[in-house]
Amino acid sequence: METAIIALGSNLGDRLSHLRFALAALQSISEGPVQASSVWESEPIGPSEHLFYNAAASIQTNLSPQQLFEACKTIEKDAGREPGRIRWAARVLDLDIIQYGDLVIHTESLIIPHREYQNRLFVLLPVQEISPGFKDPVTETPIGNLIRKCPEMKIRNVSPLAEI
Ligand code: PH2
Ligand code: MG
Ligand code: MG
Repeated sequence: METAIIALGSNLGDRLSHLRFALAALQSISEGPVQASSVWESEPIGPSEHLFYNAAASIQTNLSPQQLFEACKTIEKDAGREPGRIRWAARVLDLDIIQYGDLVIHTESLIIPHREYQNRLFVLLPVQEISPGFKDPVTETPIGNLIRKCPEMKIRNVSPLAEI
């Protein structure tokens, strides 16, 4: 069994319901209790105009990384995400695998850790909440250092996902 950390994002429609939907779906595929961060509202990185709600969740899983990736894609689709071709278009739900045990994976369809996560406070701040001992699996840099080195962006804590 492995612990996997998944970053959640939504910037289209009822963002909170989409995050809640994702959390319930992740709970249904997790072998143990899911840990959820707060919800953070962040300015979009990239061309999209809508503010994001972001969060992170950790699950316990026996799925392989590829199976987990496919499960995440299914949850995105079930939440109503249209399979768009435009990179970084506004989305109902985006689930990105940030960590899978200590694994480092570079295949055509799957890169873990996510290639941009170190530059994204909307990933690092929620991950720190649920996994304060997190270290980058390649460089072993602790999460606190990753946050200090990360470019600044407008982001605010909305409140714990479990409480809203
Ligand atoms: N996701 C992106 C692109 N830009 N910006 C914010 N604030 N939050 C996101 O989740 C996000 C983004 C691509 O997945
Ligand atoms: Mg993403
Ligand atoms: Mg994605």
